[in-house]
Amino acid sequence: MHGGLSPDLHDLDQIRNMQRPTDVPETGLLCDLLWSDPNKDAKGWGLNDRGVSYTFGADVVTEFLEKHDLDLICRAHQVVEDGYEFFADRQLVTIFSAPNYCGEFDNAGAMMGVDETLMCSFQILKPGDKKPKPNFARTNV
Ligand SMILES: [Mn+2]
Repeated sequence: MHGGLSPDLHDLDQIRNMQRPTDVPETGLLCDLLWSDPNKDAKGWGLNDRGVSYTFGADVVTEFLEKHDLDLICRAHQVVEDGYEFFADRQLVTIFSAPNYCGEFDNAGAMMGVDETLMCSFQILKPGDKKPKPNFARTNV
């Protein structure tokens, strides 16, 4: 998903059965799938500084993976320096594909591949040199 887990997510059929396309509500499962974030400094669910959705601790990830017999949560939504970053002892990975995000970060970008044995690998897009933004001279025509 883009953001992360949701306290309202109890069964993966809830995701399969979602009607798409749809508007994004301000609370609830779909909102959380899009906007929640992992938090390495807290356990359980917490309020999100973004002002929407929640944060969740490593304990939430462990419990979710065990309950649903999954190995890894893949999500995006946060700039990470190396383009990808593991959380909760490699039970969740953040993948961010845009290097030099918005021209304001020095981050690498990454893409994750999963082969037929479920081995995950990452292709890294290195950040470019930080250059000052071009300063175009104005010409009246
Ligand atoms: Mn996002």
